[in-house]
Amino acid sequence: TPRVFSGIKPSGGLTLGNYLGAIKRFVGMQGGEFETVYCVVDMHAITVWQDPTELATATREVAAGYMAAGLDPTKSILFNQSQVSAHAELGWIFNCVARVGWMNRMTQFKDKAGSNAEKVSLGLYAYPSLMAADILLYHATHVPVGEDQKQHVELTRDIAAKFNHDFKVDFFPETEPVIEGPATRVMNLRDGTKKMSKSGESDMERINMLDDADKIAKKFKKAKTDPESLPETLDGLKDRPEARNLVDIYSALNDSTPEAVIAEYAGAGWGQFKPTLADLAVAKLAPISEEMQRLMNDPTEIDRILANGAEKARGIANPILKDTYDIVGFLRG
Ligand code: AQP
Repeated sequence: TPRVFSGIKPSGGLTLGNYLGAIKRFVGMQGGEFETVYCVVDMHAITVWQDPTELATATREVAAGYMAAGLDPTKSILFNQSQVSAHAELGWIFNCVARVGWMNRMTQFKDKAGSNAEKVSLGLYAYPSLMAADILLYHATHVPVGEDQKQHVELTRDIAAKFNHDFKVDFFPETEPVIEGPATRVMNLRDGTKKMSKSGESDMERINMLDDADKIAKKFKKAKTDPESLPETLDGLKDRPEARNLVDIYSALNDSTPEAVIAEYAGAGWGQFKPTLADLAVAKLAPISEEMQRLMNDPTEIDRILANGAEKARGIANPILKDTYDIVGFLRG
């Protein structure tokens, strides 16, 4: 069976961007033609400083978010990355396959490092190489991600191709980023040219999965827009990033399309559209956040589920790592 792998970093609380761009689509791929492996990538989180207690809480929160949104540990493998040491081991081999010049082209690194590139961790720089290991350790061919991760999945293909070429094998498969739907890039509510992030400066920029109804309403109300009302056609949203973002969010939450939303709300002002959007978001998110809270009240149970998933993950990953070691020429007794 073809395999899907994806993950989320526990670098803070889950956002609406993580939900629409990733989790909701992870759920859509479960139980079909694919074997699905979904990871909480805690080793990626520590590429920037994480308070240890908060890291543990955020790891459980992502796991709870997965399950509350519909990922079922009996249908998907759910685990946290650091419990499967093969990720780090293959990551090292890929550090020796990937080229420094490739890493220098990664736009996420440039964005995150900014003018401070000398002071960030070496791990932040090597992040895409570990991400390639995450994916290829399962010989995964399909990787559902948001638009921002496209470049990293493409780099994964380059690493696989170079490994196969250098060692004259046909071992690692080609991976395909799966980027579909109206919300593959949910934007910041205060600046429609930046993506919504867990670690963005202001809480007003993002909707958190655990925000209550009042907070969600307030954040949409204060979301930046422009003075014009909703246009008659999608073309009318061109060069209006904030307006486009709210329409995209509405359509993704409602399993509809931006065209259909425009058809329904043509001519509506923000005073009408924003409260409707807030109501829709609350209706869709409240059941998930209630279930997340319930699951998080029993951390021992979450830890048990993750340990169980890690055991299954090792069952796939360890034989692939062993074959990789043989290919590379590492001795073992
Ligand atoms: N705004 C977004 N719109 C659509 N998809 C998004 N994703 C993240 N933000 C958006 C997708 O969520 C998955 C997990 O991302 P991640 O946590 O591994 O890393 P990230 O993309 O760096 O997420 P954040 O929220 O921006 O975290 P911080 O602020 O800590 O860096 C990925 O599939 C991603 O595309």
